[in-house]
Amino acid sequence: MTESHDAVQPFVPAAWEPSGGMPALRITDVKVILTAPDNIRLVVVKVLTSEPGLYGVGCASYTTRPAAVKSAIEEYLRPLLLGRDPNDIEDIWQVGHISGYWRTGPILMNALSGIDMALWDIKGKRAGMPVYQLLGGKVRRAAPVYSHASGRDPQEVEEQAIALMEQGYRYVRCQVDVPGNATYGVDEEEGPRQPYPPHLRARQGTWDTAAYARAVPRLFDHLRSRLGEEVGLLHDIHERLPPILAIGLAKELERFHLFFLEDPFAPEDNGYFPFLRQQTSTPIAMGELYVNQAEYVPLIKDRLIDFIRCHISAIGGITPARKLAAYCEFFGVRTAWHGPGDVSPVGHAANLALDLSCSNFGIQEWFRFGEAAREVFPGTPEVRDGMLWSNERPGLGVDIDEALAARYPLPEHPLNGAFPEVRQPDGTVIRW
Ligand code: GCO
Ligand code: MG
Repeated sequence: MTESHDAVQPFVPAAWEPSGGMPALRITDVKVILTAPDNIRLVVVKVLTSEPGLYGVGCASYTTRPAAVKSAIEEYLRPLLLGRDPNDIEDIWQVGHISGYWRTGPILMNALSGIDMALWDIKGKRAGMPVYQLLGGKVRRAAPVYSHASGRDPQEVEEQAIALMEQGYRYVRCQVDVPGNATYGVDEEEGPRQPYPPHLRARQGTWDTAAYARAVPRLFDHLRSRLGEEVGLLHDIHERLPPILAIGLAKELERFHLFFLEDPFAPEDNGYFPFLRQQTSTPIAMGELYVNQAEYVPLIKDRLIDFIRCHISAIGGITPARKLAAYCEFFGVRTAWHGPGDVSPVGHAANLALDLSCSNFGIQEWFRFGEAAREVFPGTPEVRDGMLWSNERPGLGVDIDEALAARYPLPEHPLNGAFPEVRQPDGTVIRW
């Protein structure tokens, strides 16, 4: 008689001999915590183990679809993980990745990341070492960061940039408003926010691509004349231009020597990168929207970008990110991991672990968290002298205070946190 499908026992490596003489360890629970201390929706995962008090935390923040990530973890990954050995980070990642048959996508990758980072955190705590040590150790003291300056006109951007430079920042991302338009990046306040995220209040509206393409060279002309050549200036196009206008803008900006120009194209327009490369030496950063290796591997292999900027949780966590960083090293591509407010402090700590241990590190984007976020996440890394420093605690070094986190539930929102549309004057919807 053949066994029924249900009777077949899965091969669970829980049966493997514990390695290195360490006592056997099992995953006993997986919890998902949704919190918004700075009024930005964050998803954090806690993996508990059979050793009392030993757990790990990971970032799974897909800020526009947090409930979907929570469900993917609780309903699909949790049952897969219970009873496994949390030491088996690589194996667990592979199992989680293929268990749905259809792979990647931001929901699954963020869900996997929450688990993956938590397992690295556990391994670090167990070893008594910060995660950067597990990744090969420090190749630099701290990670130089950039922060955001924006304003209604070039003068205001200049003022914000100067304020940051006075605090020690040596790299500043600069975005200027295009009057009358739903401009990306100018209404971003750092730290605690209004109950309604600013993008819901301010970014609803229309978008004039040509006016934007004219405003940006004017901004950098102004900034270079006032700030000099030494400060590193960056700009994010945020997929807001038709590809040929993005190429034109990258050429025009060449004379202002940007540290990098970000997301000139949408991922769907990857095919434009060879043309961009032939036209200009403006350094190009790309990748916060990528979720699948098929999207980024060709750009790296053909040396079409200078900085890889993936959102580490959206590609599945530290395990795939360290492979990506190593692959980039072979092609002279540097890392610039995505670090906005919708990456939790746990995710920022994961960024930092890679920043400190990868020789091809380029720069780190840093969000200046408010007091509430820093209280909910004790151990949040700190910027000093324009650089992000590890707190040197074992694991990722960041914890979550669950009782405090519960005091900051996800804010009520008519679209449940989704972004409202931006349209061209004729009504055509465009990328956000
Ligand atoms: C950046 C980004 C972000 C994104 C945000 C979307 O480079 O920092 O473009 O600000 O817009 O993460 O939720
Ligand atoms: Mg960006």
